[in-house]
Amino acid sequence: MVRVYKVFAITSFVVFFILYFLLVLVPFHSKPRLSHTDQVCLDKENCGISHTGDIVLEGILKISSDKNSNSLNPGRVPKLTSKDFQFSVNTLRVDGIPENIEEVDYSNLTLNFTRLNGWPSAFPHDLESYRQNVLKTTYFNKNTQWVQEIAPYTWHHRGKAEDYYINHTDSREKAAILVLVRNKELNQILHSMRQLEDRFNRKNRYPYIFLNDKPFSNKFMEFVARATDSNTTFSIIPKEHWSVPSDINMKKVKSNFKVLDRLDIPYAKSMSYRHMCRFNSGFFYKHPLLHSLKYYWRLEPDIDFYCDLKYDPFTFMRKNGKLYSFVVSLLELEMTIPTLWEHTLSFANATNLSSTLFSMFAKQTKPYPGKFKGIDSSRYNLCHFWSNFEIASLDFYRSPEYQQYFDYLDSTGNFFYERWGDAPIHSLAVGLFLNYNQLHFFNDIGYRHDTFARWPEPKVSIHNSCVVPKSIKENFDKADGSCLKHYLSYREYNWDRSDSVNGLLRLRRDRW
Ligand SMILES: Nc1nc2c(ncn2[C@@H]2O[C@H](COP(=O)(O)OP(=O)(O)OP(=O)(O)O)[C@@H](O)[C@H]2O)c(=O)[nH]1
Ligand SMILES: *[C@@H]1O[C@H](CO)[C@@H](O)[C@H](O)[C@H]1NC(C)=O
Ligand SMILES: *[C@@H]1O[C@H](CO)[C@@H](O)[C@H](O)[C@H]1NC(C)=O
Ligand SMILES: *[C@@H]1O[C@H](CO)[C@@H](O)[C@H](O)[C@H]1NC(C)=O
Ligand SMILES: *[C@@H]1O[C@H](CO)[C@@H](O)[C@H](O)[C@H]1NC(C)=O
Ligand SMILES: *[C@@H]1O[C@H](CO)[C@@H](O)[C@H](O)[C@H]1NC(C)=O
Ligand SMILES: *[C@@H]1O[C@H](CO)[C@@H](O)[C@H](O)[C@H]1NC(C)=O
Repeated sequence: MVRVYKVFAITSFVVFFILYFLLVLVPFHSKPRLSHTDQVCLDKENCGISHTGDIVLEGILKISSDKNSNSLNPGRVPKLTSKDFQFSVNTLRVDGIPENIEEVDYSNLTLNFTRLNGWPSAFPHDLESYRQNVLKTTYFNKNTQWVQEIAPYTWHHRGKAEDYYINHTDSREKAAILVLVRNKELNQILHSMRQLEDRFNRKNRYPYIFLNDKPFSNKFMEFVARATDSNTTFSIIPKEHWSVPSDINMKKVKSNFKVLDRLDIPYAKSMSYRHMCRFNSGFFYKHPLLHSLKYYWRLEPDIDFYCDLKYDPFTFMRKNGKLYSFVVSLLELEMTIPTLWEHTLSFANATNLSSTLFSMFAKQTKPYPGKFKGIDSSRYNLCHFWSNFEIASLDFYRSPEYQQYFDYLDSTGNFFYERWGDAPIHSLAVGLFLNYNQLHFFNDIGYRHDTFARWPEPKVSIHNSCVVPKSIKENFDKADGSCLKHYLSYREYNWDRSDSVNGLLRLRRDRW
């Protein structure tokens, strides 16, 4: 018995030591300083830190008091070194994140966060009951209700770059950098902001808007506001825009989760991912903070920009009548959208739609650049613009056509029953409602999200100051999975109702 214990104790010790060495010592000894391209993981889901049972390796950001003070040079991400990070083996919990809305305590904010001009600014102590009351009250105007609902959780930080405009004309467009993000993605979003500030926004000073389905933590807001000289505004999403509609059959939703899970589809069983996709499809442009804006630039955590952008892309969009733009175009996972094409054709038929761009998304039966006889209107070619980067017009989404398309799609319940992404929906809407000239490919933006990276060749260029890390081997533009060639060689075809009807009939016939 004693021997068994001994062996067990020694084995456990050795295993523990090896794990400790691999997970804790190695990363920090080989990377003593964090540069802006390094990433520190605070997020057990998204950084692939392995965990067993409910034990995860959790990073706790410990910022020494001098780094956390107001004297910190604003507009700079605090220079963090490995000493600022203390890692410990802990149970599943991420530091500083309010689990419930009731836990929010704003009394410890150190930066000068303010309420927004013209918004409610005094609230009862119990924010959650205040919110519930607002939700129960009938308002004549939805926007008023949303403002009342989210105001207690909305904070604004005036960036010091605004001083410049006191004595200079402000030629900025009505535009903002729009970020949907979670508290636990603090490091990843600081990474993205550092890149965007360096490559573009340090000169252009566009404000940031941060949205979340839960209130932002003090820590999140403090760090993020210090990472830019621009204005930053933090808010939550109105409940109505992040909820399961009452006619959704949750039993069916759950049983479909299992089907996708068996097929190994990412986020097969994630409800929050579905909320996110639905929000990005049909609600973000209704958020009260975007009310007076014309354009947005969508920014996601953990992306890279490789090149300087030496002009204002919002001005470019306005002057050239562009309404939607992209940098990466790729193929969607078919199993996440089994009926999206059919529903889109039904919509196109029902609204007697004609379009010169929609055939870009139909399956090709002959390769480009051939004659356009070769489209199969019954099938989606799965090409879409990757929506984690987008610069686009908000009025495009606010148009009655787009709203009607979204409402129709939403009425099918397939944001939940299937796993429709916002990217194919934005793209198909572009195809339905825009023409080729209103769409733009930002070739001069070098960009990475996940493992997909693309840039204007060469990898290092003086012309627009590109630097692509040596470790990135493949320019995705040239990969088989990229739809860029397809976009560049597109030939207009006048899609009309007969194409929608033929597509539908063939699709239904093929199914039997
Ligand atoms: N506030 C909040 N943001 C979310 C939630 N889920 C996703 N997001 C944000 O939505 C964006 C995309 O979510 P991810 O989970 O990173 O999805 P992804 O793996 O990039 O998805 P693909 O682009 O499809 O590969 C990121 O900006 C996330 O921060 C959520 O539940 N709450
Ligand atoms: C805020 O500060 C007070 C007093 O300094 C402290 O007791 C409290 O725990 C702090 N709250 C949070 C959420 O950090
Ligand atoms: C905080 O900001 C508001 C609005 O920008 C300003 O009026 C106020 O003077 C600031 N307070 C401090 C202490 O800086
Ligand atoms: C920045 O915020 C201030 C208020 O703090 C506001 O007056 C100004 O218009 C904002 N600038 C932009 C570009 O949103
Ligand atoms: C703006 O100009 C006025 C008058 O010339 C000057 O007094 C003030 O200091 C200037 N403000 C800034 C922020 O430069
Ligand atoms: C197309 O729409 C018309 C009118 O709404 C409808 O009668 C017809 O059945 C639709 N065609 C198909 C193939 O669904
Ligand atoms: C459908 O649209 C076409 C072209 O826009 C038009 O000529 C036709 O009359 C419309 N048909 C119906 C039934 O509205």
